[in-house]
Order: sequence, then C-alpha cells, then structure tokens
Amino acid sequence: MSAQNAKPAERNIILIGMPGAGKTTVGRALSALTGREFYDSDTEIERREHMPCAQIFGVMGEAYFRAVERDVIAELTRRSGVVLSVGGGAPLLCADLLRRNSVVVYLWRDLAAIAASLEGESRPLTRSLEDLRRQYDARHGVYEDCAHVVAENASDVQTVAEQVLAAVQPHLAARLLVINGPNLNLLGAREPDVYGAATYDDLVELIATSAAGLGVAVDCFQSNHEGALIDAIHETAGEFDGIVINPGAYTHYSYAIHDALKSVPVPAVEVHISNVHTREDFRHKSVTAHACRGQIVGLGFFGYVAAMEYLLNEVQK
Ligand code: CA2
Repeated sequence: MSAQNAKPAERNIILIGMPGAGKTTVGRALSALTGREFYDSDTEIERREHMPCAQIFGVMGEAYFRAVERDVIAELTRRSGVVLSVGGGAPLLCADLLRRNSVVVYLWRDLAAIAASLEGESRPLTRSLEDLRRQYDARHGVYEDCAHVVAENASDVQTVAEQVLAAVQPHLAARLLVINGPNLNLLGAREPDVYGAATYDDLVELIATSAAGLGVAVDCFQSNHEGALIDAIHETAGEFDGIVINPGAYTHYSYAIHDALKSVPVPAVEVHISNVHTREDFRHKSVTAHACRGQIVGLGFFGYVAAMEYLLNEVQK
C-alpha cells in the first residue's frame, strides 16, 4: 500500500488484564454499547484447536499455546473497529500486535474480587490467591506499558463498559502528526518578511487550538536532523492517521525523507509557509511532495490548518 492510497482503519478497542478481571464480560457489554463486533482470543483459540484452553495448556504445553495465541491475535488485530478481549498472557507475548491500530485498555480489578470470580473455574496458571498475586506482580507493569488507558472494574458491567468507552473516546479520535524540519524552530527570529513575525511556539499554539476546534488529536515534532525526521515518520505507522509535514530545505533534495513518507501507510500533506515558487530556483523543486497527497504553499501558518482539515476529512471518509 502506498502513502497515497492508504485508508486509515477504525481503531479496535482491546481489553487486557489479569485472568478473571472481567475482560470478556465487559467486552461483550462494550460491544452492545457501541455496536462493534466482539471477539475473545481464548474463544478463537478453542475454536481453532477444538479443545478448551486449559486442555491445550495441559496436553500441548505452554509454548504451543502461546504460539497459537500469537497467531490468533495477529489475525484478530488485522480487523478494524472491533472490541477484542485477549488472554492475560497476551501483552507479554505480543504488545506490538495489540497496539497496532487499537486502543488498549488495561482492565484492572482487585485481586480478591478476581480470586472470587475464578473460584471453581479451571484456568491455566491461576490456581490460588498466592499464584494470582505472583502473576499480578509480574504482569502489572507490562499491562501498564502496553495500555493506552487503565480502567477499574469495580462496578456493575454496564457502568464499567460506559466508563471504558468514555476513557477510550479521546484515543479513538483521529490523530495527526505535524512535522517541521530544519530551521523552523527559528521562526520569528529572522526573515520576518518571508516567514512572518510569529514564532515556532506560536505555530504550535495555533495548531493546538485548531486541533481542539476540529476534534482531532495532534502532536507536533520539530527537528533539524534528517534521521530524526525519518524516525518520526516511521513511528507514525499504527500511531497516527495523517502527517502534515514541512520538511524545510530537505524538501528540495532529501530522497530519504521521500522514501520514509512512502514507506508508511499514512497520508501526508506537505506545507510551506512561504511561496517557494516565487523564490530562488532551488526552492521550486520538491522531491518529498511526490510522496504526499498534495502540497500547500505560501499561505503562511494557515497552510498547516488547511492540511489538518483535509486529512481529518480523509480519515472520516
Ligand atoms: O516556506 C517554507 O515553509 C520552507 O519550507 C521553509 C524552509 C525553506 O528552506 C524552504 O525552502 C521553504 C526554511 C525555514 C527557515 O526558516 C527560518 C526562519 C527564520 C529564520 C531563519 C530561517
């Protein structure tokens, strides 16, 4: 898929947490609340292996179970706009897959409540309260690192599902990354006749205000280094729905930035504050615009706002 024709997928909501935290129950309620399809990775594993998870563990061993689990989660996370609950061990195994195009919710529950809910059930690896505590101590940090949101399961299912939905809502919004290249941190300091008197901080403020008005989440990144700009572009995959980029003078010769923009399935718009076409010849050529949906030049800071509005429209199509 090229950067030009990528269509951002609607993010999944994934519930992680300890066995017995209520992921499946809350996941079902969340599915009913949102109209999203619901999947449970353990159920999918059992369907695929024709055996209960506890038996797969017992007969085939943990390594086998984890391999199947990773496979199943890889397949499930390729979907978009679904609610998914995954086994307690999944974040240790494949946090990368879970965070791909998804908002990850760590459903936290008091250990005594977990122990009570697991009583009588035969789940692998959680035989006593002591086992549970050991497992909790080993996993809590991993869950926190993997999650975008932590929600407590301390109420009735409907209330918890509503709380989870409220917590994930801001993360479901479109996310844009505004990237500014070399020397743009100097805005306002020199050449006000070309770039205006406003500073880079003014630009960031304008972007934040416009983003709030558009209901879109925006991060700003500026660097004077080509490699750092390339890393930022790479890291947009799965994390952002669109890129607004002013590559500065790299515009005119950086095939590396062109290639980076091409390498990610995220649409980009190139912005220039000045009208590069009325300036020196070397500024007339952009090698990076080929990897973008379009180019906005000469509209001052408004170009960034226009680019954001365009990308937001694309995301919501
Ligand atoms: O017009 C634009 O936005 C540019 O991307 C700005 C780049 C320039 O190399 C491009 O050709 C067009 C450079 C920004 C330099 O900004 C300064 C601002 C104040 C003082 C010195 C440089």
